[in-house]
Amino acid sequence: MKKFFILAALIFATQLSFSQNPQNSIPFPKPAQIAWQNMEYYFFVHFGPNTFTDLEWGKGTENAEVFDPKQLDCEQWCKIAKAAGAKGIMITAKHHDGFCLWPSKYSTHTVRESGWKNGKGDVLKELSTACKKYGLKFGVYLSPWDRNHPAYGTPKYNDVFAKMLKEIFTNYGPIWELWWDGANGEGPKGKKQVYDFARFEKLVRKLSPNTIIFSDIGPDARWCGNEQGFAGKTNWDNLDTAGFKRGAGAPPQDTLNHGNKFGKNFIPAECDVSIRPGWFNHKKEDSLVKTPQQLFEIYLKSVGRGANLILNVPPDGRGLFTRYDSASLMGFKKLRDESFSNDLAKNAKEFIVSGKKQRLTEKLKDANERTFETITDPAAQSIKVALKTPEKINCMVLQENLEKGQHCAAFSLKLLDRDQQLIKEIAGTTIGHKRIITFPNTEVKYILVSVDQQKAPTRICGLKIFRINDSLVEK
Ligand code: FUL
Repeated sequence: MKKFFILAALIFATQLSFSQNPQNSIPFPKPAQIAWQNMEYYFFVHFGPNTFTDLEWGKGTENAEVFDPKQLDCEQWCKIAKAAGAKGIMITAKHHDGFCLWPSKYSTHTVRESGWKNGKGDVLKELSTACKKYGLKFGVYLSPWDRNHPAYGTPKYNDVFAKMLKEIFTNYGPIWELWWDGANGEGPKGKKQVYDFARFEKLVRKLSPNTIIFSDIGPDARWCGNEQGFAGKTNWDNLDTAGFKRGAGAPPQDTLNHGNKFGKNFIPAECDVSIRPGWFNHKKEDSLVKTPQQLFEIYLKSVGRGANLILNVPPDGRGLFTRYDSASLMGFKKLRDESFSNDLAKNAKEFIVSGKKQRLTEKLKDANERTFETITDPAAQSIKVALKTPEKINCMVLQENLEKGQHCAAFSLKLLDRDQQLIKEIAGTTIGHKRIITFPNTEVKYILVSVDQQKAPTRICGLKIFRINDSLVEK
């Protein structure tokens, strides 16, 4: 009996310490999510009948014959994506109009019914093959909302959707990310589909366990709450999803934008935005392609706030990216290269981590491998960088190792002169996968980075210092 009490007391004590230790309840990523966060930036491709009818939301009643991209060349898309530094391409296999870019057995509104290549064409096949050739990841957007399929609005449509998923994952994989759009424009008298997302998710997990499933609420990546490509300045990779649905039942956009600090799931944000005003190509928008500077600002507000950036580049009716989009993408790449090629921390004299000098070892010399995981004292976390000579700087890049979850809730940068006097202090909140902080140009000799609030010990795994073009500093 005595033994029993001791055992019961022990179990109780263990449970107590578990529930009280916040680190045990901090959600952390699975390896596929870490790999996904490392991709940072990739393309979205909106392509289909809308490209030919000049619409954004096709009605589903379009004649399949309108789809006829006579010069389609997915290798051209891949070459441009590669040169732009993008890591993958996600295509609208089926947008809301229901038209399938592959000859699906479960629809009669597909490339097979179009005039393109006498009905023998298959965009998914061409793009997945080209992506493999160019070392790019291949992703698929499959709109749940379908304005064409006769079964839409009935339980049978769930079978159709599941069969389409199976067809795609079996014939065109590997698929790194699957996109479920929350948009549904059905009016009050329109058909209402009760989607069996639990079934779809189970199926995808079975067919391809490492595919990242994106939707408003994940399960693996979430919408950032707007279509401008801006993540919240405070951006938690955590989200509470209980009681929420995709689409109309999703969490408030502000919540999606910032995440939930104590959210129970690890669901990082992805920022979607188009290089043009519309998602599909419209000739009249050729002059409205975002400039390299605008894209750089988006980059700072997405990747620079710990989210991923999915940038839409819509091919035209020939089936090609236009020279306007391509020129802007190359300009954007050049701005990133120029901004982030000369890491001034690389030549630093020394790093002082939580009061202790850390010599620049071979490992620390490699900008990509620099790690500061030796920080063990959670109460006094700081890294002081002593530059060899004073430098003018206006940008810092911090990275947090997220394997055990996202921990940093507040940090500060103190810019100090040669006498270690404070010139400027910059406060921030979350770091996450990557945090790019820009500020007016300041001449400094020392930079002190400190973690001021955290859910558990923060592991800073990247620290870089740059002088970027003054015009690119976040306004
Ligand atoms: C929205 C859709 O309605 C747009 O057409 C586009 O596909 C965008 C990425 O998502 O919700």
